[in-house]
Amino acid sequence: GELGGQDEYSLVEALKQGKEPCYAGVPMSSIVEQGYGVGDVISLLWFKRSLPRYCTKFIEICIMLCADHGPCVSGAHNTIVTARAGKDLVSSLVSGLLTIGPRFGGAIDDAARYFKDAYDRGLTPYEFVESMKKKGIRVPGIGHRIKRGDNRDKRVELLQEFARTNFPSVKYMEYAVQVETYTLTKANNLVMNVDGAIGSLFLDLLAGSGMFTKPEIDEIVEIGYLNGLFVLARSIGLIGHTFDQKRLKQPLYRHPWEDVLYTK
Ligand code: Q5B
Repeated sequence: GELGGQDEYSLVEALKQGKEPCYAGVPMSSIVEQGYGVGDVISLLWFKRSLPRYCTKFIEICIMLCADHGPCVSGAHNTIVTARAGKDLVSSLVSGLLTIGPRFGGAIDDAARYFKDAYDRGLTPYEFVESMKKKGIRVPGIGHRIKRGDNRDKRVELLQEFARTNFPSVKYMEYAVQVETYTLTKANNLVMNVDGAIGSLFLDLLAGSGMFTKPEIDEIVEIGYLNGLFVLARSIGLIGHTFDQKRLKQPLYRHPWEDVLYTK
């Protein structure tokens, strides 16, 4: 149909005929009775297939670890300001979501694209990082405002630990670690961030699970599915920040004068 693909069509047909709705062919009763989680639902609706448990568990860990990172990050700040301006839940949520992009939370797809290209072409971390520098492009998935070589991001460590224990191969992630080792020689804040960890590990999930063909992997990376994980996850936190402001009856936000830089 004009609005959807095969699965949407079968879902609509099932609903029209009063039958049980399915996600990618899996009936809702199976989803509930067989103990599927949100990672399974994401697999069915985004990737149109059931994935092994370690993959769906990994998706769930990504969602849980990216759900919030405090009130000071870009997205939460926008949401808080909007909620305090008296706006509704949806306005506050989307105001925060709109900050997700190449610098904040939305570097996962580009991290996957660049790490995949560099690894598949056999570039050494030095060649990769220096070629990015020559092009004037920051390495996506590297760098953080507060995390440092001596103050690593626990989320990154947890994702790596899970994958090292459960994935058949973590070659892309290990490549990203080598890239980080090199960037850390340049500056102490050039650590692998959560976007880089998810981007490289999702490449390992796609390549190592045996559930995707090579053209399918290329298509997923090219289209850019992975920022969706951060958008989905952070919506949980942003909704929480909206409720916090409403519950605490916070007044209209006004930024302190002393932070403003006046220039001619
Ligand atoms: N430099 C993240 O920058 C940040 C470099 C680099 C080469 C790099 C920056 C960056 C790539 C995008 C990315 C995801 C903007 C971040 C996230 C979720 C979050 C957020 C939270 C959450 C930080 C100082 C010097 C300059 C730069 C150079 C910096 N990054 N060179 N490759 N990647 N990364 N984003 O600290 O010679 O002085 O000109 O764009 O992966 O968003 O918690 O807040 O959960 O909410 O502002 O974790 O790294 O550093 O801009 O002052 O740069 O380092 O060229 O060199 P900063 P800057 P120079 S995770």
